[in-house]
Amino acid sequence: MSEAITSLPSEVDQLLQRLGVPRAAYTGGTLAVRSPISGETIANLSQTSPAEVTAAIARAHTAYQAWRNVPAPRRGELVRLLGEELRAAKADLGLLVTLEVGKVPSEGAGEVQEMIDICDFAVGLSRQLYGLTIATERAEHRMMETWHPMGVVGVISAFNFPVAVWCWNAALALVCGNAVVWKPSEKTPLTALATVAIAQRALARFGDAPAGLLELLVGQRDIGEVLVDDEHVKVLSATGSTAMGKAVAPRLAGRFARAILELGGNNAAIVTPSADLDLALRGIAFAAMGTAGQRCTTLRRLFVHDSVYDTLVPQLAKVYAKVQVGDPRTAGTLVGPLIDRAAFDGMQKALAESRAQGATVHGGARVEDIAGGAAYYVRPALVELQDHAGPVLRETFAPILYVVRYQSLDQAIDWHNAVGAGLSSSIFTLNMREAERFMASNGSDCGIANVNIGPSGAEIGGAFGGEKETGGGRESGSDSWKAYMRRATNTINYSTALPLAQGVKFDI
Ligand code: UN1
Repeated sequence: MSEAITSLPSEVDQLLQRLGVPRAAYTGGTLAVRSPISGETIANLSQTSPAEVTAAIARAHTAYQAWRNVPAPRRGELVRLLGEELRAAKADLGLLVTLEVGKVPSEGAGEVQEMIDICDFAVGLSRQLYGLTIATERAEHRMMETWHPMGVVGVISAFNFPVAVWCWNAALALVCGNAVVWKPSEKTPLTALATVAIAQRALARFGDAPAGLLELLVGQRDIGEVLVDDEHVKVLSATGSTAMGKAVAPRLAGRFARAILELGGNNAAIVTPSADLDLALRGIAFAAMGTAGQRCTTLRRLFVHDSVYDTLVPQLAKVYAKVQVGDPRTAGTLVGPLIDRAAFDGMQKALAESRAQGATVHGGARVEDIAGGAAYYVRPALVELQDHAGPVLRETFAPILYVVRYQSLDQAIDWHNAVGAGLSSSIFTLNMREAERFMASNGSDCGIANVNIGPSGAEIGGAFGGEKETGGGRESGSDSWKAYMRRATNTINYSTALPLAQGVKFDI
């Protein structure tokens, strides 16, 4: 009995049909989407015109004006239903992430799990949008703070987490009473179409949500710019390169809109003399090679103490030499393809620069026999440097791990903090003093600082984001919800007198 072989485009078509996306949304349009698995074109989407973008934002603004009056726990009910629909669609959406981005299946499914987790978090939050009650200096007065929705929240997301990052923003923005307009990466609009179809099922079950609460824009940078400049967009959450953030931030500042920026990372880990090297090896391998080095939290720089370098680094080189690179759907594959040719070129350029400065490069070559010339598979690269200089100082969005030998923790922390980005970081140590030093104010300067865990793969419960050129925004857990609301301080006088603050007299 022969098994029918399904081509990638028809597998994508079947998935999109099962997920409830109308075929007209992804056929016959001008935006070609290629799967990085084979390089084949898997869909052609219609693009949203700038005029349609403005109309979508106007609809979202009208929706917000109604949604802000719905009690927050009721708004949470919509997000609860979204979580339910995502649970039902997890396998299909996870597989679509694999086909559109090239992630291995457990990472595709993990991304959808991250969406479900943030929905659960946001549902709880919908009953916990707490403001403080504050002691006043005046008799028979009360002072408190109230949190209100902001308006339209724009979300610009990147190809590498094509759906989870939208959900971090949307789940919080919705319970906080906002409408959401989403511009996904032009490289990954199919997973966005599928997510919107899933959300529409939640909206239908919810019943009376205003039209325009969740809008999707499909296209390139020009429509992202319309979103950035529209006065109804009060919060813009943008994930992508530092260059994109530098272009977006002044435009938002110019009209006093709020920015949540999650930009580049050049994340590092320090391995100290006391580290559990076995655990460090596994932590480093996932953080540096997982998602083919295409997470903003990917481990890119490794500082290894002189006393353990010659034990750890050769072991790491062995892991790099044997890790399975290939079609992510093949059992055993841990490293899938790069997203496109530009990613491959960027990687080769950084490796050439490293070689020119005398580095020892393990791996890094293209693996052409996996899918022929149109897909970009590479062996992950381990680059031993003599100095913390050259391409190690910038983020290259590919699986390159630079390794540098260090002598003192002060030196390692100096190097650690000597780059533009400040997203995520780790130390592998069993020494309490070293761990605490790393997390202290004179330690890691990143938004995330871990101990005995690599820098990637954060849970949704913590605030996610980083400092310096990473943009300073925080998304996801903890009190990140505050970025999607405005705070009003209310002082109430229930006396018959009118005492003025600071003892000021104004008797008329
Ligand atoms: C990103 O790469 O843009 O911590 C987000 C992580 C994931 C999110 C990454 N939870 O690696």
